[in-house]
Amino acid sequence: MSLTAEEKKTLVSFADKIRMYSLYCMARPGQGHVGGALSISEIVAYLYGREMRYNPKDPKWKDRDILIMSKGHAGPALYSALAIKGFFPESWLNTLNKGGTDLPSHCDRNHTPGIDMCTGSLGQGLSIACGVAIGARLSGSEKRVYCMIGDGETDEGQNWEAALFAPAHGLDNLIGMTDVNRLQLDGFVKDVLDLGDLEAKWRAFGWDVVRANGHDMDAISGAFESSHEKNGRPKMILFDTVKAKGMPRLENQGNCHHATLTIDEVKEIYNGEVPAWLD
Ligand SMILES: Cc1ncc(C[n+]2csc(CCOP(=O)(O)OP(=O)(O)O)c2C)c(N)n1
Repeated sequence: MSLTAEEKKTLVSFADKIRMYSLYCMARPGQGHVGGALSISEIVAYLYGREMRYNPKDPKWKDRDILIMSKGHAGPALYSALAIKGFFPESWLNTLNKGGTDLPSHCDRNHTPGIDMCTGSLGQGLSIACGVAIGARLSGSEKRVYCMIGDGETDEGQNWEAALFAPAHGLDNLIGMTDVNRLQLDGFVKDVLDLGDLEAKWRAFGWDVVRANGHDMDAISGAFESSHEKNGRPKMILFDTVKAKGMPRLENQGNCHHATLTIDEVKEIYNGEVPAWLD
């Protein structure tokens, strides 16, 4: 079902808040993985605003949907959404990547309520997602398993083993998402190791593939709606995004993967508005 104007407004404002919180929580220590966190704000907002089943008061609820953030350096976007949804106090966002924190720069299931997998070593998430999806099916659970990978990460060979495995096992409870922001750590993916026609490749492996603008709520909604079909095939949504979206000096720049940034700079973007949790 398409989004009502009211639903869309709520989701867009959730995404804006995630982006703002992400920027402030990275500005607090003065640096962070800005690019890959900002490119997924709308997608994460949709996941936690409409798509996934979860309970912030019971993060390990057995029937919850699972999200594996394989591009684990995007932690700040996910932490912001989880804090807003009440998995932990928003004040934790002041502690990103500090000694002793429960919000390390890369996602860690042993520290953060709502995080389901330790990620950061790229290339592994989709294989883990296959295992979780098979496990869910074996236990008769209706849960869905979501896995977000980067386009640069897609250069990792292990993804292609998972690509082969999931259709062979009919994992239609597995929804892969690729953040196609075209940049990786030190340049454009096409210059580092070109992926060619990504859509054709996933399709050739036996996945249902849709492509959507990852900053447009209606497009995101349509892509997820189409991914619910129980037809024996895993789904891959290729989201076209802009790396570092919302931070003008870094947007779509080769140096935006990990960057320094200041509170004052972020304040300027938001005309002086700061979140209540910032200390
Ligand atoms: C196995 C492994 N190799 C290298 C790295 C270093 N690394 C961290 S992020 C990154 C680039 C990721 O690019 P992409 O997947 O496109 O993510 P995004 O652009 O969304 O940040 C690399 C190479 C890593 N974390 N893990």
